[in-house]
Amino acid sequence: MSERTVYITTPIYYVNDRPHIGHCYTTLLGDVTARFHRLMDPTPGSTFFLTGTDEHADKVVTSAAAHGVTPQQWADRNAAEFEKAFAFMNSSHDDFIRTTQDRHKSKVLEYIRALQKRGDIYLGDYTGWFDASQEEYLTETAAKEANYVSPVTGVPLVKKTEKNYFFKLSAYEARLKDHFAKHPGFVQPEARRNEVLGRLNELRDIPISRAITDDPTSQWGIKMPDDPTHRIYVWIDALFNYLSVVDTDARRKYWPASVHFIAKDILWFHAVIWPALLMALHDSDAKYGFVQLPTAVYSHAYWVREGRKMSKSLGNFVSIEVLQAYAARYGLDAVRWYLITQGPQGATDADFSHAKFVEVYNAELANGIGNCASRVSNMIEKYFGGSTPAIGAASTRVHAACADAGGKVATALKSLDTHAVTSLAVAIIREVDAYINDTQPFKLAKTVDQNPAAKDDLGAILANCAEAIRIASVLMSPAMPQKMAQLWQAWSCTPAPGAPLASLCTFAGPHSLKPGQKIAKGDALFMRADPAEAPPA
Ligand code: ME8
Repeated sequence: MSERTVYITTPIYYVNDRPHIGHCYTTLLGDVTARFHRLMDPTPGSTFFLTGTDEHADKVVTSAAAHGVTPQQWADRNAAEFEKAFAFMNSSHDDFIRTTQDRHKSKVLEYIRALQKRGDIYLGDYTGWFDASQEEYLTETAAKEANYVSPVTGVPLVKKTEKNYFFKLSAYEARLKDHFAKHPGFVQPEARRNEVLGRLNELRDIPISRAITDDPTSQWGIKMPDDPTHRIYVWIDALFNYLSVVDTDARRKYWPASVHFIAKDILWFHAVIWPALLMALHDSDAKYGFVQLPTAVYSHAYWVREGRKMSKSLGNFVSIEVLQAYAARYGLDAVRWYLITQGPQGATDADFSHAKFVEVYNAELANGIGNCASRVSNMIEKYFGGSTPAIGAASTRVHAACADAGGKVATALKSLDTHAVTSLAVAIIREVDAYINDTQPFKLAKTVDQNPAAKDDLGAILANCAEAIRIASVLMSPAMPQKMAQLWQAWSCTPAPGAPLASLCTFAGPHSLKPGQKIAKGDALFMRADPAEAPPA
């Protein structure tokens, strides 16, 4: 049994939208991180990865009516689109939560009851600026700053007053501040943490319900316990998904979440409201003693397209269809690689540009690991009949490039930095190329007839290269599981099930290529792309 479980989540996405690059990216970030953790600790069930859909938004009712179906039918149809999109992306989530499922709804009611019992929920009047496109109220200051239009979508805000149940957020300000002070890594990256800290003052209580009227829109959602005239505000319902999914006897061990991956748009809900709800729940009843705060909320920046913000009005989202067209031409793993290595981790937006895609594809994949693996396996086939030569004792530059790869991955994952791992893999491949250019094994091969001792040197060079490529392939495998499996099959080095990453990445270690082991050239992993060719979609 592993000592610690890892629990990774993504936002649950509004079912009203069609899946696009933003949704696919955050789920991919969760997927790649989960795959790294499963490699680090292969104990079955030690990592749990969750994604899903948020279905009680008002927009669902409006769109369902426009399509002549019920809200539930509309949610079913669109949730299926998200499931298909993430299956296409080869996401390895362990569960897919839909907030219309009974397992979730019953837990939300239980949590709300517990908060009521504790006295953290009361009935009051709320007046505010409502952003219908985001299903959220803005304070007077925030609304003014945004010129009374939605800061996210530009839709005009509407002033509304309603009777609402309120959550006593104000009561948690001091404890939240204290938590931020004691856990500097709670909100990442640093820029986002500072943004939250800058606003963490004079917190007001927040409405957590909406009145139910004759309007069918107002009837969609989870009803407040013991009050059929109110439903739970969609955001409160949604946040609880992270807990409801694992609040079972078999899964409670996964809580607290290791990381909630989100983007900057929904930072406040995750960094302030969610932890306050959890603190309140924790204190409400001894049975919620396990409800500690998540270890980290990682809020990445945005994808933009060809330098422009993506928006509905511009109609320029990189849709799932665009990603599928790229995958059809370059392979799904190339798309995964581009998104994960060039994506908006950190605080700076990332640009989805065709030219950049082709540049990265050629540099790191076709001319990178693809060409490097094919060069080395070619030479092993040609000079050694496809049988791995002995690695020798030489401490080569490629050996040095792989030093402590396992330790470096562990450190990178602690700071949620998958870029550091993919960059390490790219650096190892560059080092192999440089080493081949330095040592010129193809020239050395020509001297073997006159000088048989040179064959050992030649063998050692090629075995060092192959071993370094094997380690790079392990580091690339969470991002490109299918392509790396193809390479491992050709090289007969598929990692044994249960082999942990640290030993898989040890140079000449227990899982290294052994002398005599068959290495076949296999099919090219990546064909070179023509930069002049028009984008595929
Ligand atoms: O906010 N770049 O759902 P949502 C990168 N249901 N990521 C992007 C992006 C972009 N341009 N656009 C969207 C909701 N995303 C709520 C969440 S969670 C308890 C409830 C991704 O469908 C990113 O992860 O609007 C962002 O946070 C999320 O989609 C918002 O998805």
